[in-house]
Formats: sequence, C-alpha cells, structure tokens
Amino acid sequence: MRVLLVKPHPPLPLSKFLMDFFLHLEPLELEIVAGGIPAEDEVAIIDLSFEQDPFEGLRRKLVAMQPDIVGFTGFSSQAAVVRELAVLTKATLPAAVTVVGGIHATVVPADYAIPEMDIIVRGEGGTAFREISRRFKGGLPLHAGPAILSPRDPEFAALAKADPPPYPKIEEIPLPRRDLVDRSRYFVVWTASDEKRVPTIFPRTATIRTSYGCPFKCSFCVVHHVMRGQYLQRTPEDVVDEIAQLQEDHIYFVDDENFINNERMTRIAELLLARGIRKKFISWARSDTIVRHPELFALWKKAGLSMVYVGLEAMTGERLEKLNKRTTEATNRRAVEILRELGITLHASFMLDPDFDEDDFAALKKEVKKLGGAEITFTVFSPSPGTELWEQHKHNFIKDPYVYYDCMHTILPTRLPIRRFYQHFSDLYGIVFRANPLRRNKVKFPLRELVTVISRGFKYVFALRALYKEYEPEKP
Ligand code: B12
Ligand code: SF4
Repeated sequence: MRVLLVKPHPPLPLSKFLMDFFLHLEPLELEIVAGGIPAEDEVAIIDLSFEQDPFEGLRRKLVAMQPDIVGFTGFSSQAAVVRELAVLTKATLPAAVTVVGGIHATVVPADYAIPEMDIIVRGEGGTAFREISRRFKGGLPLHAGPAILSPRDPEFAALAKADPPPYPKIEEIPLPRRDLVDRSRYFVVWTASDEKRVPTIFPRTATIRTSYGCPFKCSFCVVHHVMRGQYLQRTPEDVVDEIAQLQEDHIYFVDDENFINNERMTRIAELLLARGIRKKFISWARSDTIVRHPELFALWKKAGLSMVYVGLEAMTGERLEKLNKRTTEATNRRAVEILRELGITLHASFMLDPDFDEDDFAALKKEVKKLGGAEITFTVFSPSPGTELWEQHKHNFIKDPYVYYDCMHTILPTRLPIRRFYQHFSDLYGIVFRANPLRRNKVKFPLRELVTVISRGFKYVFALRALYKEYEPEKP
C-alpha cells in the first residue's frame, strides 16, 4: 500500500508571508498520522507551502508515486484549497482513495462532502489511519463508526452533525514519523538567548505535543468543543524519551496548554535536568498558571525554557470576561513581571475586537509600550467555526468565515472605518517591532540576519496597513 499525506499551502498571502519569514513548523499532525501506517507500507509527506506552484507540485508527486491513498490535513482557512486539491487528485489518479482529517474536518465535516472526497476523519488521525489501512488491505468498507465517515453513507448527515467523537487513549496515539520531512526547512525566529552570541536567529526547530485539550473554555477557542473538555496527558517519561531523540536543539511545544498540571510539568523538567538533556524550549502558558506557580517556571528556566507565549488577550477586566478567559488584568501584569524576573522572554498575544473604537486602540497602544522588550502579536477576534459564537454571528460575516479565518482579516464588521482599523493594527506592530527583544537584549545575532528580520517586520507592518483594500469599499 502506498500513502501520500498532503500539507496544504496557506491560501492567503499574509499567512504565507509569516510562514516564509517568521516561523514554519513541521507538519506534526501528518507525521503522527504516518506513525499509524504499518511499517511495511510506503508513505510520504508533501508540504505544499514549499512549492512554487502547489497544484503542479502535487500533480507531479501523484504521478511519480502513484499512491493508493491520499490524505489531506487543513485548518478552516485551508478547507477550500483542500477541496480543490482533492479534485485535482481524482482527476490525476481516479482510483486513489482521498481522505481528509484535521481541525476543519473535525468541526465541520459536512464542508468536505464533495464527490471527490471519499473519507472524512474526525478527531485523532494516527489511530484512525491505522484502522483505514487495515480496512483497505482487508477489502472492507473504509468508513467505520463516528470518527471515519463516508459522505456517501446514508448515516453521514447525522454523524456529521453530532459532537466530535472522543479521543482515543493517549498511549494509543502513535509517535510521529519525523524522518518523512526535510527537517532543515522548519524554523522559528528565536529572539531569546542566555548566551552572548548566537549563530542564527532562524534555528531549526522541532515540535512536540505532550497533551491534548484544555480544561478552560475561552469563547474564541474551539479546543474544548473538539476535545469535549478532556485533557489527555502523556507521562513525563514518555515525553522526555521523545525529546531526547530529537535532533534539533530548539523545541516548540504545540500543546493547547501543557503547563496545566504542575506535578507533571515539574517531573518533566526534573527528568530533563537529571538526564542532562540540554535543549531550548518555547511553550504556551496561561498567565494565571505562571502566577500560581512561579517556582515551576523557575525550574523550567533551568531546564531550558527560553520563551513563553502568553495569550494575555486584553488588559481590561471587561474584555477578559467577554472572552471568558478567566484571568484578570492584575494576573496578566504579575505574569509579565514573573517572566521578566526569571529572564524568560515573553511573547504576548492580544486580541483586537472588531468593536474597538479610538479610545480602545489608544489604551492598548499604551499597554503595549509598557511591555517593551517583549515579542508581541495581535489577532482579530473571530468566532471559530464549531463554536456557539460562530452560530451567533453567522449572519454578520463580511468575509468568507472559513477562507478568511486567519485571525488577521476581520470577518466581523468593524466599528471604526475598516481603513482606520487596519491603520491602528499596523501601528501596533510598528510599536512592537521597535521594541522587539532582538533590538533590546544584549545578545549578538548575525548582523545580516538581524537586518533581514527587521526589514521583513516593516514589510509586514505595511502589508497590514493595506489590508483594508481587500474589503468592499465603504459606503460614503
Ligand atoms: C501549533 C499551532 C499553530 C502553529 C502552526 C502549526 C503548523 N504546523 O501548521 C502556528 C503558531 C503557526 C499557528 C498559527 C495559526 N493558528 Co494555530 N494552532 C496550533 C495548535 C496549538 C497546535 C497544532 C498542532 O501542531 N497540533 C499537533 C497535531 C499533532 O495535532 P492536530 O493538529 O490536532 O492533528 C491531529 C488530528 O487533527 C488529526 N489530523 C490532522 N490532520 C489529519 C489528516 C488526516 C489525513 C487524518 C486522517 C487525521 C488528521 O490527527 C492528528 C494527529 O493526532 C492548534 C491547537 C489544536 N488543538 O489544534 C492551533 C490551531 C490549529 N490554530 C488555529 C488558528 C486559528 C491559527 C491561526 C489562523 C491564527 C492564530 N491563532 O494565530 C494561525 C494561522 C496559521 C496558518 N498557517 O494559516 C486554530 C484553528 C481553528 C480552525 N478551525 O482552523 C487552532 C485549533 C487553535 C484554536 N484554539 O482554535 N498555529
Ligand atoms: S486556555 Fe488556551 S487552549 Fe484553553 S480554552 Fe483558552 S485559548 Fe483555548
């Protein structure tokens, strides 16, 4: 059996820009799916974001490899592209079985019900693909149960409307087949270092997932819906064994929230230290976790934690409440202080509300200036497909809510004229690029790379400023 797994390219130029210049992570979801395919079978991964012409790149690969099964992954913003790629696959190899999985297939499976898609997987894919392989080889119908659906099955409509199926036991999820990608191509702009001089700002970076789900229910986030509130955790020993095998020195934790369980995270750090594993890590963490357990972050600093992404989202109680973030302004401020005291670089993210007026932007700019010396990003509050908020807002969307679900394009109407909204958005990035840790800290980075990052940063600021042009002109 031959299987080709396809990571689609980002359809919007702004996402492609970010990926080419600031961070490009390996297709871990497809590596895990590949881990479920028996060793005797041939499997390959193609990452279309590296192809000059992604459609032609896929066509060539299909012709050369002649796969029996072609599997696609995709965020909601990539759903339309994935459908086109499935059409191309069937036109090139009519006998190939097409399968789609990933977040969009899990939350809106009906969106993939086209004649060119044979199987839609909801939820975990490594275990699902194991089952698909078994059925394919045994000549059995491929669809099975609530997780492996066929759009041709009479039960499809009912199954697609049901809640996502439960995740399997965590120990059943296969380990990723990292050997299937060119590892030299994946990187993150790494602005933090305890050394005086570092060889590159763009180190090769591996990703790892140590847990699935999150016990919180932020209103903009789909994770609690997908995981039905479950929080599945790998054992510390298992996590550390995987980290020890990684060839990269820089590691990005792609958990939804991996610092939730203090005991587990303490044990992981202790094991890393005891086994002498010296790596640098980036992770997401909630501000309240940092405030509750500063000692945990102090320990992790020793174990190599270099940067922490914190979804601060807002600095007013009212907005935090609206997002159901269950944190406060004071907690956010304290978390920032703790990270600073520990010498861990903060990467804060804020959520702009389409409802922002001039005062809201002015207040946020003030806060952002105070954070100087941190990495900061901004996203636009956009209801996530699969959530109640999406249902509530679905009649108000001003842009296709899937294609433009990149959290940079607003899909909801803005209170300010749209041009003004994006002026402010771009100004915010202007402020943070000027105060970026790369410019502030004492580390010596290669000068040419530093110039590249700064010039790309300013290109990004200008691209954001011009984003309003992608919207209908406003009525006078
Ligand atoms: C790391 C991450 C990123 C990375 C990129 C990761 C990558 N390699 O592309 C970065 C930081 C760049 C990023 C950016 C964005 N992200 Co993001 N990201 C994540 C995060 C935290 C983990 C994703 C990951 O690597 N998971 C690890 C793998 C192993 O798990 P998995 O994706 O769930 O895959 C499993 C199953 O889905 C299934 N499966 C997946 N594919 C396939 C394929 C087949 C054939 C099969 C059978 C099964 C299958 O099996 C997999 C293995 O178990 C998720 C949260 C989440 N729960 O998914 C958000 C998430 C995917 N991101 C999200 C969003 C919105 C974005 C942004 C658009 C905005 C933003 N928040 O910044 C941007 C834009 C990205 C773009 N290119 O367009 C949303 C997507 C919602 C949606 N409906 O599309 C999520 C779910 C976060 C959320 N809380 O809502 N993201
Ligand atoms: S804490 Fe993070 S993962 Fe959990 S619900 Fe909120 S945004 Fe989603």
